[in-house]
Amino acid sequence: MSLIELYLRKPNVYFYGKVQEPQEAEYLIVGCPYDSTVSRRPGTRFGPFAIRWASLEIESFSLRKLEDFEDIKVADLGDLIPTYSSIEDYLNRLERVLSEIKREYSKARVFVIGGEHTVSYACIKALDKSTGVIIFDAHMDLRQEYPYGNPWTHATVSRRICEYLGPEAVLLVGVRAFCKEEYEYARGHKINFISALSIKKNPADSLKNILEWLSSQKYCYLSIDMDVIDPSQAPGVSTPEPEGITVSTLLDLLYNISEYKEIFRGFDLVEVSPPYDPSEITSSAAAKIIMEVMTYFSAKN
Ligand SMILES: [Mn+2]
Repeated sequence: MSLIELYLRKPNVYFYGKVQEPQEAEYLIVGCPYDSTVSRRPGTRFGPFAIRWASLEIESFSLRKLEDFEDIKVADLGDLIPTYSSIEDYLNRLERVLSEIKREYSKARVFVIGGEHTVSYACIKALDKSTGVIIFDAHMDLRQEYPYGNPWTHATVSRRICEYLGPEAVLLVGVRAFCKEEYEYARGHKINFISALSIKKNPADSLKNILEWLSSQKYCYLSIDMDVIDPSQAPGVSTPEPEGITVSTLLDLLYNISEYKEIFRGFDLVEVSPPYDPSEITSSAAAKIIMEVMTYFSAKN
């Protein structure tokens, strides 16, 4: 039995109702219903289901791209069955399953739906090590440990990614929440970051800096933490943070970034916490963002 058969559980509803064969798909979806290290508002284990559910009622035509998501082949492989033993076991299982998917379906790119942000580490480890990572997030997630004694949590994930790939391989976008330790680590290691305030004050310069950084990358991975968006437009996240960017600003940036779509090797969207999203604002925005990203970054258009 393959790891895919062993550890992936078929979804109850499929993203946008898509049921293409994985051999023919351009994108493969894997859900990670996992939230064991969430410190403030747990519930992201229900994220993949809520986003798939919301997707069923969101239109598929992309206004920026003027293409229909209906024309893109997507196979939803289902959810990774969680281990609640330790986060290391879970990340290890995810990395092994994603590596098998990469071998089995080498033409497709995987879009992981979280779940807590820590899953991004395993997604990146399953890829080529020469991959750069662009992370949209309110938080720097650059702590050494959080809480004290825990190196593997949602608040340390970008630090672990920096240690694995090298700090020059990481670009943080939309950040506005960090402690002194994280700020000093970022400055000391020359980690590229663009704050939410910079984007608000000078969107053109911010985009220029992102595109310049992308032009120096061989490959890239895209991670979207939904808390990069202002809580007024995405309240249902584990750790909401005021002064975020809007959904439209995020989509504008992503659309422009897709100029480099050929170098992108994988994607994730994480941190939607449905128990804090009773009106489905956040899961609806997440479904739309995933649909738009798949349309912008499609090789077909
Ligand atoms: Mn975050």
